[in-house]
Amino acid sequence: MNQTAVADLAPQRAMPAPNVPIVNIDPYSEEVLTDPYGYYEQLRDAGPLVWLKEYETYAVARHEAVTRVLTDPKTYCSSAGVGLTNFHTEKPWRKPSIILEVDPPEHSRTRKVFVRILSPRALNKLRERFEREAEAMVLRLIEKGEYDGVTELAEAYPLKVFADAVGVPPDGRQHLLPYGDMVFNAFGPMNERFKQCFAKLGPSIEWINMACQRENLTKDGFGADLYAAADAGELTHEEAGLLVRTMLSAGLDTTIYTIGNALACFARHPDQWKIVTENPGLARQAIEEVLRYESTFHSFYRTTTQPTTLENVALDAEQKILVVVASANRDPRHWQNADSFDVTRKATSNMAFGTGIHGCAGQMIARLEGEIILKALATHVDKIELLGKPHLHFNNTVRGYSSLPIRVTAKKH
Ligand code: OVV
Repeated sequence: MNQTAVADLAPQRAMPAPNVPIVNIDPYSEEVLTDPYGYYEQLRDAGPLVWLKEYETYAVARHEAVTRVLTDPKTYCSSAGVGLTNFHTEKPWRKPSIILEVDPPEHSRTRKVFVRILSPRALNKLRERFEREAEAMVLRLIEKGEYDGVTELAEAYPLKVFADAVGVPPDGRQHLLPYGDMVFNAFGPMNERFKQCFAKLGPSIEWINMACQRENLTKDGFGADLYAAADAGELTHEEAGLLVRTMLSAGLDTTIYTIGNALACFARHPDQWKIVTENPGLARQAIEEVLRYESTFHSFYRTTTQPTTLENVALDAEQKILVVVASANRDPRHWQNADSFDVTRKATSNMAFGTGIHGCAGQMIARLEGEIILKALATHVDKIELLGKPHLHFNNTVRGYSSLPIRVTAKKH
């Protein structure tokens, strides 16, 4: 092999554009994950587009720049993966998602079916069942008084109602949690956290693959709806199974951490909880503010499809850009009193669900679960108190707690 051929094969070191601010922050370190918001402020203040030295990648952390990248999928694509791994040059840990890690026109076809199955009409049919389950769970926990807000409520509720709605078997649902943890770690670097999570996965991957098969799904869930769309010729049957996998990948950790984050927010801000208990109808707006203030999803990537200019910086093709949605949600350029938790605020332009053609396809059912749990709590619970230090669960992409010791006191009716 001659010299030139060797040089061609060597991994290319990515170089920052000459005029881009270089930032030395590791968004995946425990230090940042413990309390990210000060670091996000540094990212935003360094410039609208920055270079992350540690990962040799660009990043956007302001609301405006995040919006710009997410609303231009032709220039900033998803088909190279929405993690740090570039699928054009590196092998993904699993078969890519056919809705998340794909661009139009392929994306449009799968997304259309997915969105129809999760339409407001379909969700209306679930509301009563979701409310009954929330009411029963909350009343049981009030009876108990002191409990772990994560395992006994935040995990228990989606593992029951969402998994039922998809139609997966009741036995073995605990496999959904390590699997989801893996999915969200895999959007970050292949760090120790990723490796340890992967090593601990065990039989969870097989359980998920089993649960995605038609014969293992109930006849009346979203899973069955996806296979019916395949019968109708809108998808192949293999694609239907992969879209069930999407529901199981994206639908648990996200809502679980959001419910846990809501409990933590309200335990720490009793004045805000008082506002919601006095008017449980505010639950929907309040969950939106929880999502803005403590975004569950923190960041993902896009990849440039061609040379382009972003925020006056010339970018090459195939550049990864970290899109820090959790930082956009705290950007004082967009929000008044960005760092205060205020349930009276209209937080609907928050980026917790992303935006554009890849904006969260499950956001309506996520909001429904959050709203219903919060409303049940606000109807029956006077006070939420922390009994000890909450434990964060560290993940490369999503933020939430692994345990949250709390005491709830019933309202005096
Ligand atoms: C939005 C999201 C998160 C995780 C997994 C997937 C999607 C998927 O499509 O598998």
